[in-house]
Amino acid sequence: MTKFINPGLAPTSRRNILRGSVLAGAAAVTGGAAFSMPKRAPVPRDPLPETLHRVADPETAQAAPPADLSGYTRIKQELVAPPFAPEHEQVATGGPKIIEVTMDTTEQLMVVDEDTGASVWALTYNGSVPGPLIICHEGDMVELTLRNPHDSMMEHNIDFHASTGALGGGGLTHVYPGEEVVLRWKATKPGVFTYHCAPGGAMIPYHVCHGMNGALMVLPRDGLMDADGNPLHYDSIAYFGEQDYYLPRDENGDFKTYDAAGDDYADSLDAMRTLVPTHQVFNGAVGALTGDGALRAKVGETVLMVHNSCNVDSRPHLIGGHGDYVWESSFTDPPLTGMETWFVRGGGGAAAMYTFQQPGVYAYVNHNLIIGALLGATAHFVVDGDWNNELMEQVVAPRPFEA
Ligand SMILES: [Cu+2]
Repeated sequence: MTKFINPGLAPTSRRNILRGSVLAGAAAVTGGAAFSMPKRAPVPRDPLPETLHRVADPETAQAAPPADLSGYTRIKQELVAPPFAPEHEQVATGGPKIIEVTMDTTEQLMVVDEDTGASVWALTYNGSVPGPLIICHEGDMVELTLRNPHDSMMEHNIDFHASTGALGGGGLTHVYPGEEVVLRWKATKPGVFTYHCAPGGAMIPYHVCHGMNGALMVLPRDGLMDADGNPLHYDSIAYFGEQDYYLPRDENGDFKTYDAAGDDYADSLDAMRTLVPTHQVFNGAVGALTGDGALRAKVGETVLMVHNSCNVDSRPHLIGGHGDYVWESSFTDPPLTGMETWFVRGGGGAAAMYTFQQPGVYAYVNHNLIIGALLGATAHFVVDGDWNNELMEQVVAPRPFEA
């Protein structure tokens, strides 16, 4: 089957296109003027995937003894769109489980900023930025069915930072449009981990910076605990995905628009090389978690804030509140306590637990406030309940004073 990537480009084989070699070649040959090239030489098949498969050689894997799945119970986890979390147990009951999840690698046009009309052909897991939160317990197995829809333009895969081997599963999960793959891996490290698409080469940051990442949380079987081993429970989860976008602009400074996923490849690479994001947002777009999208909570409610940042460092702060318990690393490490601002490493996740004490609006921001206020990394909690004057009181309302 042949397909045109862009108007003006010669047709080529479907698999070549989807490997990204054609796009990469087009970028290298034409730079930002991809549409003006009337003809170009066919680009050879990208050798990178072969290298990847050597890393995770299916024949070697097939020669290994089969996994012992005795003692596991199979359950399906229905994934939900962020900022929500799937149904799960905080403390595992019964033996280890094989948790079946399904994700589709959908490519869709998304508005990033309604005020400027900035948009992106987002590359997604299940149609959201970030991809859905997956939750399991230490010792469980995650069995993912990854499906690339027939109408996709690009190849996708997935690298689970929580997993072990084969480039986090990336070497075993390359799927072209119309293909599906099933990967099973054992969760041996408790914590919040990122997952992301990693097709190879420049396509890795291209896919990640188009939204193709999310978080997987591996809970200890006995649940979360403080430094003394006392159990810690949460009432709800708020799931934040911090996304840096590098959206190309035209000669007038306006954000460019494109007809299909992949069309912005050459321009995007130029923009990404600046390392200066045009937008850095929570959950896909400026204001996605403010206004109508604000998170809701009640005084006395304990919220676990799960924060994924696949590409850039972040230091979240809850304005008006704190991180009562914060896990920047493994859940087996004692949590930090009473945190003002904490750290989320680019390429990882973190979790912070807080019990709301006062009603009102709280802002959850990247406390690089330029990023929080100007680039978009701000979310709101709207908390209902009774005000506590012990904690704060406006003793005198604003009034003129004598000079
Ligand atoms: Cu992808």
